[in-house]
Amino acid sequence: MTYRFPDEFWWGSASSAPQMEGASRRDGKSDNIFDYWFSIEPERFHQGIGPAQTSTFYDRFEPDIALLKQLNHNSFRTSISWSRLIPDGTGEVNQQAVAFYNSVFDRLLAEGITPFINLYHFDMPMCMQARGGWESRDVVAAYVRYAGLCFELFGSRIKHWFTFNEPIVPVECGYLGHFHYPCVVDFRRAVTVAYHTALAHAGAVKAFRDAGACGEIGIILNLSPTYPRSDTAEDSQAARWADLLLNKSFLDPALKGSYDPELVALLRQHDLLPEVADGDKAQLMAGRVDWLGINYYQPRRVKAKEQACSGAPRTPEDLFDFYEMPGRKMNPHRGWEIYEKGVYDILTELRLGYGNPRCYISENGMGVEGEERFIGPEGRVEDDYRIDFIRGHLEWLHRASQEGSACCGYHLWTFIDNWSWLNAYKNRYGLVRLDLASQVRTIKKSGYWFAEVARNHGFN
Ligand code: BGP
Repeated sequence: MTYRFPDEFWWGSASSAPQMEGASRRDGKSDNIFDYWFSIEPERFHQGIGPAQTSTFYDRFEPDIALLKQLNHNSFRTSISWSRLIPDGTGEVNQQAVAFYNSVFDRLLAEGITPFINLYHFDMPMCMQARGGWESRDVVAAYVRYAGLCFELFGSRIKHWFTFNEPIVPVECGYLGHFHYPCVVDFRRAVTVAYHTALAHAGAVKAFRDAGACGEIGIILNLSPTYPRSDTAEDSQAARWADLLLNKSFLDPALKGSYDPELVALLRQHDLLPEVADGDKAQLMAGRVDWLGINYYQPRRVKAKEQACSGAPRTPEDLFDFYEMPGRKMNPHRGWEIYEKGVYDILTELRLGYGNPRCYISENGMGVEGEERFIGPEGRVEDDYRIDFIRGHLEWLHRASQEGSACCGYHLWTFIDNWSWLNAYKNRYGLVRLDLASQVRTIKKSGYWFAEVARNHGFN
């Protein structure tokens, strides 16, 4: 069977400023929350490797963009670092940062690679976190100013923008899961953080349109379909709550400009609603996107709680449980499920339930622990497992497109193995292997394979 995609289909990969730039304390950049956190609790990070140890894109972007070209990318996503561009969060623009980003964008464009630019990838400037982070409305205003400056400074080069990457992650990991800084566990504060992030997103979209900027603006959401364990009313309700809290809480404002009434009722029932100010409703409505990025890694399997939670829920997981479905296909090199059809289910839901918005798969990928085990005699990683992974997802994407989905591209996570939050280099995702000590890059087997798929706009 031949899987052929349109000629204008976007092929590429994604990364982010905090995960690949390095130079985390150079040329005027201030700390983001991860830089700061590493400075006080390095033992939290896998092998004590912090955000300064990257593939040093800041210094090596020219050869790296040549590599992107060799991989036949027609597009590449990265982010701008707020703490590099405006070191004190609200004040002067750092001209060294402007020069750096302009050089990167010029280089990408010169190579025929369209830059997709995201404004925020978990990397709150520490000075803004100290002022309350997303719990503060002042930080929302500061973010909207930062976004407006980016449109002004880089709008002549960048036509494909995103406000946030996976905005639910800082909520889940930072305010519910004790996993990211500031390591708070508080459902009410988490809801406020999510609400303010949605307002910040909407404010940036409005600023983009008010400025008459040309191009398109969207948001990148990690959509994980929630499948109930059974079709009992209890399991179905549990899966519905998980979906509302973890997917729809950002999807609905982004596409419909408002929240699902069932989500509002659930939060009201538990006295979790955030403070709403005059004008918020209109702002959310103005934040509807032109297009959507979808990050998909694995689904969530959900079941009802054995015992319903009596008092107020402390976290969403007081309302439902995740469970390990027997027989599910697992990534043997990392404990995540592989369920390729999830891509099709997401795209079908968007087509049937949300008016088929223009979208693309902005992240999908396979993390592998101990990937050096797969280095073959030629010195490259023989990652057939990654080729199978990508192919499986592309087959389902193709099917969704045949049925009418408006999905217009596929980006793999990631380009070169990159630093990843607490896991550092534990799970490798790249099309290109990074030797951290020597900084040598070696294209993996999947990189050569993906380059051919991108060149041919498909595969057999
Ligand atoms: C996504 C993030 C990426 C990246 C990826 C892999 O959620 O957008 O930044 O980290 O997940 O996750 P991990 O590195 O934790 O395996």
